[in-house]
Amino acid sequence: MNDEPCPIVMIGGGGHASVLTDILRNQGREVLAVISPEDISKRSVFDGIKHLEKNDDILDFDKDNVLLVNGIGMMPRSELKQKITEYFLLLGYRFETVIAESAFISPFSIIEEGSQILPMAIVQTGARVGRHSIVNTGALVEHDCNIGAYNHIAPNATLCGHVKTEDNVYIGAGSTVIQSLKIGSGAVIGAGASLTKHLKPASTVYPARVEIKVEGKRRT
Ligand code: JB3
Repeated sequence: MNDEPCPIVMIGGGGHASVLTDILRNQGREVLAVISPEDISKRSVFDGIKHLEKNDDILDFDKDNVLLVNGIGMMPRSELKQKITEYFLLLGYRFETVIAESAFISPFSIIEEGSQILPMAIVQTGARVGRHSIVNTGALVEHDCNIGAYNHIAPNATLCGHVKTEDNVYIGAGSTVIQSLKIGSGAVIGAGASLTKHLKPASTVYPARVEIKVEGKRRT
């Protein structure tokens, strides 16, 4: 029985994919190929890794002998990541869950398949991160949070205890969600915002803007 971890095929070759590839190479994982329609040669993290351009190139790999990592990031209301994930799932491929060495994951938390926990992120006891979600660099998911599928908790965002999100929620960089709030599917919290009330599905919260009045001129 070969206990070598399955080699990886990376989907996407941009910023998010390069961060994930860095994590995987640092963990000694073999990345067999990057599948991306765009050129990847400018990113040295991909040096030595085969570049394929079409999603169907995945068929060169036996679905029982590789794991995929979806390196396409998640921007507010973009369905690309989910569409591409489901395309490969339908072909019978499975996704690896990626957890950076420097992330703190409570042994009493649940990280579902395909999720990605990036460096210095924290997932506390009793929390659940739903499938194919990203907890980005330095983000904090406090105790008993329940995060849906295809969420993006952007860098340095803070979710206090017992926060519940539905699917496809985007929580912007440096934002804060206070304890026990519920966030509906497709909602977006802008970078730096502080959420103090439940958020309905598909709604957006922007950070309060500070207006600075300089004699005669207004700057925001
Ligand atoms: O905010 C942070 C820390 N990271 C952001 C991340 C979460 O999302 C980052 O700043 C970007 O905003 C975004 O990262 P991403 O997705 O890497 O963005 P970009 O650098 O534009 O790379 C998108 C990659 O997806 C490119 O390599 C595209 O070629 C690839 N791509 C787009 N459509 C695709 C497809 N690749 C495949 N295989 N199939 C597609 O259909």
